[in-house]
Amino acid sequence: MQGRFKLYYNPQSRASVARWMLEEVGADYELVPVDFEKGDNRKPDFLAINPMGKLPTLILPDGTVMTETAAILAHLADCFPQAGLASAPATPERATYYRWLFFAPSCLEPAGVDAMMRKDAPPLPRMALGWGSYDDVIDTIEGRLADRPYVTGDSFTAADLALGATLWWFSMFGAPRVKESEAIMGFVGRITDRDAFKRAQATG
Ligand SMILES: N[C@@H](CCC(=O)N[C@@H](CS)C(=O)NCC(=O)O)C(=O)O
Repeated sequence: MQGRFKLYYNPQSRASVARWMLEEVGADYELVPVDFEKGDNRKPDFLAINPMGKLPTLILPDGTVMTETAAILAHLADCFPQAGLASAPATPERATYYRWLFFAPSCLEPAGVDAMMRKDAPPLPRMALGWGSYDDVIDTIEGRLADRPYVTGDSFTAADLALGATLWWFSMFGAPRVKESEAIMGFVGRITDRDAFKRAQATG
C-alpha cells in the first residue's frame, strides 16, 4: 500500500500494539508522541481527531482516522496482503481468524482488566458479561493453544498479535493464571520473539 501512516503514540499504551503491526506489514509510518502526563490526549486538538482521547489513533494515508486496536490490526492486515497476516475473506479460515481477533477486545481484555482491578469485588453475573468469567476466558485460550502454535493454526496472523499483545501485557501486570500457564507463556514467547515485535519496542 502506498502512502504514509501517522500513529499517535505513547510506548506505555496500546499504540505499541498498532506500531508492532505497522512493523509486521512493513508500512511507512511516523509516530506522533502523546504525553499522557501532560494531558496531550485531552487537549482540544487531539479530541477533535479522537473524541475518546485514546490511543492508538491512526491516520491512514488518505486522512481517514482509525481507532480501536483490533480494527486497526485487521485493516492493516488487509492493506498489506503480502505480509500474510489474514486469511482470505469469506473462507472458513477467515471466520476462525475473525473469531480470535474479536475475542481479544471483547473477552480477554475486559476479563483481565476486571480480574486485576476488582480483585476483591464479588464476581459480576456471568450471564450478563460478554466474557462470561475470567476463568472461562483463560480456559478457552489454553484449550485453543494446547495443540497448535497460534490461535488460527500453524501460522501467525493479526489475531495472534491482538491476543498475544494482551496476554504479554497481562503477564507483566500479574493477571491471574497467565504466568503459570505453559501454553500461554509459550505462545507469548513465540510471538515476542518476532523481529517486528523487537523493532516496535525500540524507543522513539
Ligand atoms: N478500545 C480501545 C482502548 C484504547 C485505550 O484505552 N487506550 C488507553 C491506553 S492503553 C488510553 O489511551 N488511555 C488514555 C486515557 O484514557 O486517558 C482500543 O482497543 O484501542
